[in-house]
Amino acid sequence: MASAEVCAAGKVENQMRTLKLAGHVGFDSLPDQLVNKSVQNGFVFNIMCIGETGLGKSTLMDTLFNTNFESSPSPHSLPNVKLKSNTYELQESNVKLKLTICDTVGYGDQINKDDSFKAVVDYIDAQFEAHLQEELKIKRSLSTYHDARIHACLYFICPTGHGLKSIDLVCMKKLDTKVNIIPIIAKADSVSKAELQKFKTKIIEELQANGVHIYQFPTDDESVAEVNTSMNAHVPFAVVGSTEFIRIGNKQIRARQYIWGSVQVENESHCDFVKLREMLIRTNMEDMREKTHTRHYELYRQKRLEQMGFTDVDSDNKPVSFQQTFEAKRSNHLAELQQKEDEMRQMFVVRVKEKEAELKDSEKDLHAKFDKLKKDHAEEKRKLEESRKKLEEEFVEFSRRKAQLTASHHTLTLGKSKKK
Ligand SMILES: Nc1nc2c(ncn2[C@@H]2O[C@H](COP(=O)(O)OP(=O)(O)OP(=O)(O)O)[C@@H](O)[C@H]2O)c(=O)[nH]1
Ligand SMILES: [Mg+2]
Repeated sequence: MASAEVCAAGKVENQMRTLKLAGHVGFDSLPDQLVNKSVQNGFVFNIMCIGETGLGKSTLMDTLFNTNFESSPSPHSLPNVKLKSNTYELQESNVKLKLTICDTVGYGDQINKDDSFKAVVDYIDAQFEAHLQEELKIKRSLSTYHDARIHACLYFICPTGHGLKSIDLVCMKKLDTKVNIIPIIAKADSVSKAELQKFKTKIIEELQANGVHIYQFPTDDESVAEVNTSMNAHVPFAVVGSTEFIRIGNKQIRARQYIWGSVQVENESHCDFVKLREMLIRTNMEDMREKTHTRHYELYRQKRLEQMGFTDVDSDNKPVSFQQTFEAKRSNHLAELQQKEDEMRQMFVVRVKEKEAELKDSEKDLHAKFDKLKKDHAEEKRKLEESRKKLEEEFVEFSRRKAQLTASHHTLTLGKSKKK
């Protein structure tokens, strides 16, 4: 039982005392209550399958869940990678599972594979973002909200026997902080037993050399520590999928049939399918759901909230509350707005002054032009006046000469007539 006491420093100090119960109280049923509630609500599990077109992704899903998800094959000619997701309701005994399978479409089909991982990263982030937005809502409905965050990412490795392709390393490196990656060797029936072990070792060495962190089956829970430790050593699982069955004795067995014989999917000496199913579905499904929330989503949430300007401690490493951060951000925002307003006002004044100066200049120009025109006009007028005067004078002179000439002509005519 816990009792809170206020100590000298003013802090509340918790002291735990262990008490014995006098009789049955009933809270020992808590685990059962939890189980009942979980079973009633059902479970959600989201798997992402990343792998080249035709590598057996859909067949493996059908094999894992022992059903037919009715998928259709993808073309090899897509210009970029896309993601296709489908959600199914499954039930086993009284346990309901809402399963989402998200498949890459067109992965590895482009000549330039530099951005192949981008669609995958964007999809994973989009699911985290949707969850974050739901969490940040005032009216949250997290219990009915469909959580589409990816819990397990099966990365299908091509059974070349020659290690990983660069697209595999680049993609897994981009994803290892966002999702639980389980690498698997697809169509493992096309690699011989001796080659397979070397192939597995090479893949693990390449992952380690490139610092790619794949999902480790947890070893901190005693009940599964042993099996998980031994299974961690078998990764990447070499798997075979099939939708065909063969009859052995009176049993129908999932297998792939060849001219030379058959590969039994659930036979552990033929492939690691059973190990994968055991680890993915039967032992560690809950751990993957939990790690997705507490590790990968937490990291995403932390980065996003920091991006938004939220922080837990200030520059002096003192704790800051959400309200303090909000108020600091608000006053920063208001100060920024005020600064912008001042800048705009100053800019306006400068622009008005510039415009005024421009107008004054053009007014001056106009005055100067007007004065010049006036001057030119006066000059023109003066010149015209002068020429008018000159013309008048010439006219007077002309009239005078004309009169003179007329007079002398008259005298001359008179003289001649007198001589006669
Ligand atoms: N040899 C071998 N063939 C397999 C295996 N799994 C699937 N196949 C075959 O590979 C072909 C493609 O299988 P799918 O399951 O459709 O492959 P996928 O990756 O879903 O293909 P897309 O969705 O089109 O990208 C089919 O003919 C399957 O029968 C396997 O483990 N071994
Ligand atoms: Mg498919």
